[in-house]
Amino acid sequence: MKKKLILSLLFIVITAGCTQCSGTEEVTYEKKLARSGGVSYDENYITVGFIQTGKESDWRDANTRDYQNTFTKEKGYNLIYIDGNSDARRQVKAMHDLISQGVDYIILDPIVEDGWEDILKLAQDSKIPVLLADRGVSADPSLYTCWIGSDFKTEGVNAVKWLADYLEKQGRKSEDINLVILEGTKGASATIGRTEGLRKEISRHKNWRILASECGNFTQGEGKAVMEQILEKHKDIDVLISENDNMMFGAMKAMTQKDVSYGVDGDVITISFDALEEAFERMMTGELMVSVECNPLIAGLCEKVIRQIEAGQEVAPVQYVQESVFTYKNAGEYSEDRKY
Ligand code: GYE
Repeated sequence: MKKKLILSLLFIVITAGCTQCSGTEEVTYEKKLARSGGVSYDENYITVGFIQTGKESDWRDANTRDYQNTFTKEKGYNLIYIDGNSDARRQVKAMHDLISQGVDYIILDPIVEDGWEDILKLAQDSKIPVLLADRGVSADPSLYTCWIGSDFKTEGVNAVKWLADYLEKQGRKSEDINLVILEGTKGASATIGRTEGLRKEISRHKNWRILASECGNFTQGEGKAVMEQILEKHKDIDVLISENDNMMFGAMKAMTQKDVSYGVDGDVITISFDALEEAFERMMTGELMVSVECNPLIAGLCEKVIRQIEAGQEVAPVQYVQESVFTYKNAGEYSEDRKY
């Protein structure tokens, strides 16, 4: 890449007086990134900086592994993985680091939607393509190359459509139904989209009522803690919808501690998102009734975009990953094939 050539020439000029670089020697140099380990650059590789949200859920870990398995040296990449540690400010600082290091591409999974305009403009002015993956931003789409991820609003709508169909088949269509929602990280596009889809579809049912809708931040511990508080106030919950599997697993612990039954044979209908391997296990036992799939295997689509840019081809600005809805009825048919 042109940028790497300039950097390499700069390196040779700086070091020409002190070491003899033979013509065949690969030009590499070490530079310290403020927020991650020292990075060795090599002109023979495409350097990709990947800024992850953190390690908040099992879904996130599967998503990270997918990048590490995709952007390998063997395939011609120098991957710089930066853990955002669930802190958007740290992500912005990491963007500054990567831009100053002159990486070839940045893949960003933004923890929250707001606050990205300035740093995206800096990356654009520095001629570094930024690919948004998984979560989105509120900044103008002209400031980044593309966004690749899930249709979060449709995920929410699909969850409620399943619920309406299930209740009708149970002869409960006209029954007053009390719902509780565990929301993900405040300001995250996954939370915003799912919550919008859930509420839009729930509002169609005049005999349904949302008793509580609280933030569990996509973590198992916070999901349990929030559900414990909700159970102190509400004894008449018919449906629990959790915006990811890990918060649902935590809420299940809280319900068990309070002797509240849930699942196929219980009082509380359980619906969550992500469709993790553990969610399949719990759907097969009937504890979990639905998990709306949110596919974390996004790195392959990101790599395809980078190859398209390298080849001077057009890139689709919005790309959705393939997803399904899994239930306690069909989980057994698919559990063997799951990749995360
Ligand atoms: O649902 C959750 C993760 O952004 C879609 O973030 C992702 C969400 C996912 O922590 O488990």
